[in-house]
Amino acid sequence: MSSKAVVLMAYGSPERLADVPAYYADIRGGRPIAPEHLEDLVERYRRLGIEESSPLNAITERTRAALERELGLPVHTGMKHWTPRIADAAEAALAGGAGTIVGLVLAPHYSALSIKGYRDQLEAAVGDRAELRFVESWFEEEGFVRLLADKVRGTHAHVVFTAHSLPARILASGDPYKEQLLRTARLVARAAETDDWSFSFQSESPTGEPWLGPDILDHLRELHGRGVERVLVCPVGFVSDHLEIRWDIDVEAVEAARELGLELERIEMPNDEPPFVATLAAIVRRALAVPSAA
Ligand code: FEC
Repeated sequence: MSSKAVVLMAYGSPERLADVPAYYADIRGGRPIAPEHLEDLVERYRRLGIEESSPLNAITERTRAALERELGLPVHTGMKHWTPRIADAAEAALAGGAGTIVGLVLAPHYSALSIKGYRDQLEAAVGDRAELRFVESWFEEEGFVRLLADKVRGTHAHVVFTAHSLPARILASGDPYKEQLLRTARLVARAAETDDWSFSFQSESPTGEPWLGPDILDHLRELHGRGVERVLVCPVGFVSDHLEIRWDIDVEAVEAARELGLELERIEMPNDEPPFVATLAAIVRRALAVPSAA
């Protein structure tokens, strides 16, 4: 029987402030970057205190190590936009003798503009050197829904589920992203026994085209106008503390709420919590239980 390994993939974060220009260039994939957008990004990282090390990368490493212990299989991390790259993780898995590799992204919802990019990088790196079992999405995963519901249950606040926005053109191509997000939100709300909730997008990027909305900042104004006084933000499209949580929610959305006189809290992110690691392990075990296509 061939040996098995996991390539655990994340967006990636610049390791230090000096890496931000190269990191942003990687995200843009060669398309031009307006100097003011780069300055703004450097400033956001600076204000989060990311001078010499990145909290996102440290969290991903803790999650990797915990998953490896839980599964008893080698788990290698690969970043979409920084190092170690997804190709580095694939090489490490192959060097360890893996004949079957499970590819799992630390983002639950599929879009051609997000998960497909991870898949393309991993497929190109592995080629025909091992069997690849890529997990496309896990937005209905029981353990994931349960752990989010546990963080929301009992709140007296209006729950706002959020996820990263994407260019609105994805809808015309039948991309499942938005439907999958709403499905997760509905499942979590049902399990938490609340019907006082809504959904908004966050973290839109200045690319000059329309993005999916409503954006959380507009949505907070709208909720305030409806008489809502307390909001609990539950990001469902992210699983760890990073720029989009620590800046877009904890700074921008918190400031907007304060100006409106709205009370705003957010759930703790799953990061490397044991129930989350157990959920990831369940997804990997299921992927490995599927008989080989060969
Ligand atoms: O903490 C960190 O250092 C990294 C945080 C981070 C995460 C993340 C997740 C997602 N993104 C998704 C889509 C896009 C699209 C563009 C885009 C741009 C950025 C920029 C930064 C950034 N993203 Fe991101 N994303 C994170 C960080 N993202 C920084 C560039 C500056 C800015 O816009 O603020 C637009 C690309 C373009 O310009 O063409 C599209 C999606 C996710 C959630 C799924 C995943 O995690 O892969 C979707 C974390």
